[in-house]
Amino acid sequence: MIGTGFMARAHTNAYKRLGDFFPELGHRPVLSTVCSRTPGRAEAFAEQWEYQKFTTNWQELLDDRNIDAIDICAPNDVHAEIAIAAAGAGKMILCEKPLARTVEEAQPMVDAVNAAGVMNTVWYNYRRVPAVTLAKQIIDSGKLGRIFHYRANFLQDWTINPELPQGGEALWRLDINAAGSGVTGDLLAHCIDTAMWLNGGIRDVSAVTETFIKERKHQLTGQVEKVGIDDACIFHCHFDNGSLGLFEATRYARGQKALYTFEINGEHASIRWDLHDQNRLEYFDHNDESIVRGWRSIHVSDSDQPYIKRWWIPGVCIGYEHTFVHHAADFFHCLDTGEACSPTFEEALETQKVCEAVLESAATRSWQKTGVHW
Ligand code: SOE
Repeated sequence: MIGTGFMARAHTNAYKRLGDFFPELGHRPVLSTVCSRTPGRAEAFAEQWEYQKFTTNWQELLDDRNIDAIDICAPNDVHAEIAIAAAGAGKMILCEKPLARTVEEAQPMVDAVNAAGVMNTVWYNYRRVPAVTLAKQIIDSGKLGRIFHYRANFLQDWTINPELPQGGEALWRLDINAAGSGVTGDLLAHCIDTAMWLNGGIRDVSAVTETFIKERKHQLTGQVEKVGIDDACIFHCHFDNGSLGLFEATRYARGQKALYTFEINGEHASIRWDLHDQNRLEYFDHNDESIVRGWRSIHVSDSDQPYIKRWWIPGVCIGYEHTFVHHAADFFHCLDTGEACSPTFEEALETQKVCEAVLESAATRSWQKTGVHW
């Protein structure tokens, strides 16, 4: 494990749950070594989460012949260097999203894992919310028919305070050099990954971005510096299947903490989902008898619905942390079967291409082709 932040906790928790809830998996994770560049952090993390060893030097994990897999939970600016070195050392890689800061950085990561032939995946966890996986099953069954619209939002409010510094521990997401972008890579990347998984490739985009707070003190230099990230981004697009997409992400929607929502409108039926009520999938089917036709609110908690039979009894809920357990379980299942674990680096590169086209479109005030092959 490289990193000791919020995502390192989410992933470690997932590894710890696997043996109990997915007992049939042939492979089991062993929590070998955790790395943080901040002295003391890795030791404390190792003690709390029961890693066998800790270090401040990630190269030690690559040199360790007992380590088979590297989980990258460090800030975006080091993903490429670590992943390329890890692939070169023959390690499997589970990388936190987004894959990298840019397409230019991401492409060699894809080349490296492909050349080394190592298993790889990127933690776009929301695909594995049971209600979202159910949405995928419903769409793939053809129930929606031709799809006309895909609409998604990811709204937060945690950076409104102008006194909030940028950069350094916990706040690297505000630093353009560490993050690569603002809400586009951090939040819209989730929406784009889910959207292309559910509705196919995004062909071209037209975007606007805004940076509301232009300068912030940098935690590492102590100086007031220009803010380089996008605080908000709105884009519209064409999907390869002819449908129209509309996306918005911001960290300035007062009152919204992590309101990830999407709605898909098809010829026969529509679907909508909301992370704040993540166990429900809203479904409207025009083929229902007209006098009872209306939006159904499906409580996705029954044993025949995706992933649910692993957990409790019908009707009681699971939560955010389970999305990571599901992803880890799918990764280990793929390890047993030899299949690729989606989203692979290759798929995450396509999401990166859309993010980059979005930022380019906003900068040039023009439509941009994404070059995505989905
Ligand atoms: C940002 O606040 C953040 O933690 C993202 O980095 C995550 O990817 C998202 O799932 C929740 O919000």
